[in-house]
Amino acid sequence: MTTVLLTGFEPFGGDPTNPSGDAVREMSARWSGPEDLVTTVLPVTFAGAAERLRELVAEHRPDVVIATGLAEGRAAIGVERIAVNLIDARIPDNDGVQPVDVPSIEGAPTARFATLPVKEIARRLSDAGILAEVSHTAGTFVCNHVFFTALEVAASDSRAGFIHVPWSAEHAPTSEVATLPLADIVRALEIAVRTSLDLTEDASIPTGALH
Ligand code: PCA
Repeated sequence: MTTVLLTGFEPFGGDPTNPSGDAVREMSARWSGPEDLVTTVLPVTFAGAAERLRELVAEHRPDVVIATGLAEGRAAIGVERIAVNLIDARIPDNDGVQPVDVPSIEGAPTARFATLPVKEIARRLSDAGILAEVSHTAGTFVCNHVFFTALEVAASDSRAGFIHVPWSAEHAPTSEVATLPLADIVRALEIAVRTSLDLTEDASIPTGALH
């Protein structure tokens, strides 16, 4: 049986909701297979999130791992290309822990590339009318930590990566931040999962940034 592990995050930084958790719960409710979809909403804690991800990968041995989180201020779905082995937390996590300038995983490489077909996912999202981009930084907070951990622990023949989502229009804390309707965020995750199951090779198209 082919298995997909899809994760979102709980709210953090004083926000009442997190669109990544909302979208993952919605995906779980509407998934009709034929693959197994395992979903979870991770705590926004350096210790708890990475440990839970490790447990889920060990238990389910997923063929595809997609972790998702909120990137406040971004307007587009960000298909992350690179995870860095660095934690530099600008705010405390939900345990009140704020590590600065420490590696995600001691002794691991400086960075790892996503093994999802990131360019193809971004292209298919754009084709579906959803604002999307390949992103070259997932930050240095809990999302990047989970992304880096996923790339460390996922089986070498599986595909793993991270997708940052904007605030949902339904739950944005202010009218100043960029948003997408929650239905579009859910549709984006469906397309990302389906593309990752369909393709082992990425497209060779330019998606790089000039700065
Ligand atoms: N976004 C934060 C952590 C949890 C989330 O949803 C981040 O980008 O690191």
